[in-house]
Amino acid sequence: MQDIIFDIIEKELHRQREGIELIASENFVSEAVMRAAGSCLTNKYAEGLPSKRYYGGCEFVDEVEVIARDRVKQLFGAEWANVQPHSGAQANAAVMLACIKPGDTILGFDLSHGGHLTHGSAVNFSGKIYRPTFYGVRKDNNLVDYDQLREVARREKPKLIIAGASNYSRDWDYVAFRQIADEVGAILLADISHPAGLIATGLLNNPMPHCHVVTSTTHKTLRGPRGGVIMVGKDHENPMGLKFKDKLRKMSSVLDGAVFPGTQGGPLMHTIAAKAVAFAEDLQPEFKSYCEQLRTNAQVLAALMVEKGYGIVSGGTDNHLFSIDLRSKGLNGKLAEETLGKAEITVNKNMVPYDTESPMITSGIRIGTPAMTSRGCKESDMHIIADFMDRALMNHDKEEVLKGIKGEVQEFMKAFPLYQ
Ligand code: DSN
Repeated sequence: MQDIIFDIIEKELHRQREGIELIASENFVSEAVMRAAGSCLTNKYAEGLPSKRYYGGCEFVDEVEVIARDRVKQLFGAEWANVQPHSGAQANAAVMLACIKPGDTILGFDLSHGGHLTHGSAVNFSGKIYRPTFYGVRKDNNLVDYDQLREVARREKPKLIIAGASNYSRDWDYVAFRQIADEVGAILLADISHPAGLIATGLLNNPMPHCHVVTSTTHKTLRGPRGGVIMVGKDHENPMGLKFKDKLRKMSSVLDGAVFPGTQGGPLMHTIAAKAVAFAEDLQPEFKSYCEQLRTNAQVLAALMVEKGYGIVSGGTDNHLFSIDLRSKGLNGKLAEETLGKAEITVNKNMVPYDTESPMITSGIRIGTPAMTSRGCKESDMHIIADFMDRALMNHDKEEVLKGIKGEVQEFMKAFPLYQ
């Protein structure tokens, strides 16, 4: 039987091949990662940890999981890792279950300034089970306001502080975060889901020596399968020591237990295998060149959009993404996302800091270069992409023009083959 699902997958493959992909959290995995993710390991139940499973027949998946853990530890300089979280959200849920109690105060980056749902949003478990408080960016420069962070931390006495975002184009001062966390006796979690690849390759600050716990997704700048990971660095003792008696062994077993059985059942062993393959790729020198290129691409694309009269939140980028503030062009994020979609350019609408539009409309779009860099795009290609975007946005009400640009985009993308 030819299941219609395979026809739909084929259509999605064509969509991915033909379009310009600028969603900052998406990427294209290698064929090797895809092979592992689509392997027979999907059949295996392996609740527990390597050598401590609740099922028989785990000798080979045990090998896979041990290798995945070792590789990710090497990648980030971590002492301990759990590679089982199904996603970044699951990783954050497990850390919170392990480290704080229901009703405890958490301090995260404001979602409307670029934070993430799992950092205390009212509609997420993190904002329902815990008491969320927030820091944000300064209105004048859109950079994280460390004075406000300190002030809120002193006032609210959070048990957990989260450094990290899903839409922030600048680097993080983990030393400042740690000083504030120590002052108020909070556990410090860095969520590096977005910039993980740039951190692993030394292009951005590494939170591992400064934060008590680090979480990440594996599918964004790391170019792995969809999934999450939790890591602990060398400085795991204080103030976790209050709870974990200064023992990494004890802390890791609490975190392990918060993943399974705390928040998850059986690990997805095919995904863990694919994570292991991706981590090996990330350890190669070519991965650093890839990360350098994606950052250059983001910086060039942001500068070109400025030249064309668009506002860029914080004026530029240190990483793989940036936000375009569309107000100078009289546009909003919803219209821009739809318009670019008609031209086969995929982006997502996003609030800009201090936005006056609702989250369903927004004043901005978020732009990221990991996916196009994986396709092989360089600086010169950013000029072409900026031109496509500007022409489409300036002709948002002209269906024929948008159709023409879509044809040009499809032609352009033929030079960057995908999964041939
Ligand atoms: N991590 C979010 C994003 O950046 O798209 C989704 O949860």
